[in-house]
Amino acid sequence: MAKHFANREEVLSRFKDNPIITLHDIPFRCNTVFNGTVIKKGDEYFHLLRVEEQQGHSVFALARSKDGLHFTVENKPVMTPARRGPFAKYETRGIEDPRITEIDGVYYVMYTAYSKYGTRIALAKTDDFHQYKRIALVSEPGNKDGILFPEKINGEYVRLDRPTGKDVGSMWVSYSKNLVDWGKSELLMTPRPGMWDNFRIGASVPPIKTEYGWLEIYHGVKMTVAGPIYRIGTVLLDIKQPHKVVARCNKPILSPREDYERIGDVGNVVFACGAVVEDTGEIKVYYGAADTCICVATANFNNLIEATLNSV
Ligand code: BMA
Repeated sequence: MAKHFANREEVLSRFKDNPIITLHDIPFRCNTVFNGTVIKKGDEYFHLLRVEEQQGHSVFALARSKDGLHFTVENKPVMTPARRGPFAKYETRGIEDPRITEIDGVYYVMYTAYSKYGTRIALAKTDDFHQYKRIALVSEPGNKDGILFPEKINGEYVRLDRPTGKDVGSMWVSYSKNLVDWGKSELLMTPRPGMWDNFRIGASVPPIKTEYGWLEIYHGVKMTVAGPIYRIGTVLLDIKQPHKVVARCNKPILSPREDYERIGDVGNVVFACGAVVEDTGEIKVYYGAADTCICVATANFNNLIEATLNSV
């Protein structure tokens, strides 16, 4: 039996039956499943999964659950790379890392379109989590981790994204009047030299509104001689001016420690793409582990905010 290294000081606690979704839960042939985004609608959880097929390209599949912990995956993918139309040439290497945001009753999916030209942010929408209507490619190549805020701010849609600048991967905020044309881009935050997020950072989970600001759960990468380590952290953004940081955690809320996070196609990765705040005050954070399976970890939501506001 593997030894457990969970750190008592980490804010998130792992579900005891992690991982909750693996290759063995996928009813069709694939390589791995990871980085899924979750929406709770009524008493049901809809989990849009990134499934990497054996040739190496990713598609999206749907899993459903009544308790947010035990999921059943549907028989075939619900969204696959476009074969014709304007998206086709930008999705030849797959579609990756979906994030669903509900705005005024519509479910929008921002995802990464991947091709030989690089990664672009793409936008689609769905009513039922089965049919997806592509809206637009909303960035040029070299961008990913696009995530919509759940409401307009000062009359405009807002998104987080991660353009790859010169040797840097920082988080930015952009604005749009129609979800298609984006601009007024502002640098939000950068990697911090010497810290756990020294190499690259990117948005992970759709921002959650709180009285202290927008809580954003993001990923931070530390580069080491043995390769990158992906961890999960938090930041609070100003409610009216979301390109302004109110407070940023100094310590990650989850780091790869368990075998299923350390060992896999890409080891040392915990990478969140979705979260649900329950009426009980608990937050469930869904994350891909080692690019090989999906896990969940929980915290008291107020403790997560507290840990962000008073991070030492
Ligand atoms: C990031 C994304 C994620 C992946 C992570 C670790 O850049 O591509 O999909 O989980 O790297 O490999």
